[in-house]
Amino acid sequence: MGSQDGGCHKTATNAPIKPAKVIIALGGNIDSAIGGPALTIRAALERLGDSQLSVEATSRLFATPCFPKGAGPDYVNAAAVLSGLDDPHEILRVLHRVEAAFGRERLQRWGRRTLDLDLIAVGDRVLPDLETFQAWRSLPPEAQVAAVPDRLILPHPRLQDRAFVLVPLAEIAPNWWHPVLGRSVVELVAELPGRETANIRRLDTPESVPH
Ligand code: A4P
Ligand code: MG
Repeated sequence: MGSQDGGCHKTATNAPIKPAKVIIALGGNIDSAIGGPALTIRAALERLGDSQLSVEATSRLFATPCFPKGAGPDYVNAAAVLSGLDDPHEILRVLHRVEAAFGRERLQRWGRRTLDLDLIAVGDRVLPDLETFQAWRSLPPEAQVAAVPDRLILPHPRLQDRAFVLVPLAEIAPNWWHPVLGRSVVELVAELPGRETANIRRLDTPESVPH
């Protein structure tokens, strides 16, 4: 277990260990029963707060171009820091329950969706192991669209490629340190090609994000 594990655990010296930071990404690009993606994401955050999880911080909402280009309507994306559960598999089960409550259907890989809740990281844990993480991280682009992981991979294996994940995340966890890539969120944003961040727009202002 990583050194950040266990909300009520103690070290050998009896000092309390801080719980792992749970980071999620939220996204959607079609209406749910309650309305458009921005409303759905706000409602999903409230629903998460009513579960065994607490919402510690949320980014603003961002309008982001659909990836892959042309595959559907543009998205609304956000990120959040949660606490309250320590077991990544249990956390993913809660995320899947909330997705289902807002009408998420899995018809196609990277297909249009009412609500996507991805588990980005649980502290510095690498799951299921370093070798499997590296295999998923290194998948060539043509395999990424066809291959769907049958188990939880942490950190999320595509996080370093996704401006729509990293830009919101930089607002609430700029210093989270990727345990395998050895980079902070701020550094990962800086390494994105400029064109990736150019079309991301905060929903509360008409301006695009500085890049
Ligand atoms: N799974 C394994 N690891 C994880 C993890 N860390 N978090 C498993 C969440 N799920 C994980 O996920 C597929 C399988 O991966 C599940 O069985 C889960 O148990 P999914 O949520 O059904 O499929 P997905 O969301 O299509 O896949 P993925 O890999 O999360 O794709 P992405 O990278 O999230 O892409 N464009 C914009 N602008 N904004 C977006 O948010 N999202 C996508 C989806 C495509 N284009 C987008 C956006
Ligand atoms: Mg997903």
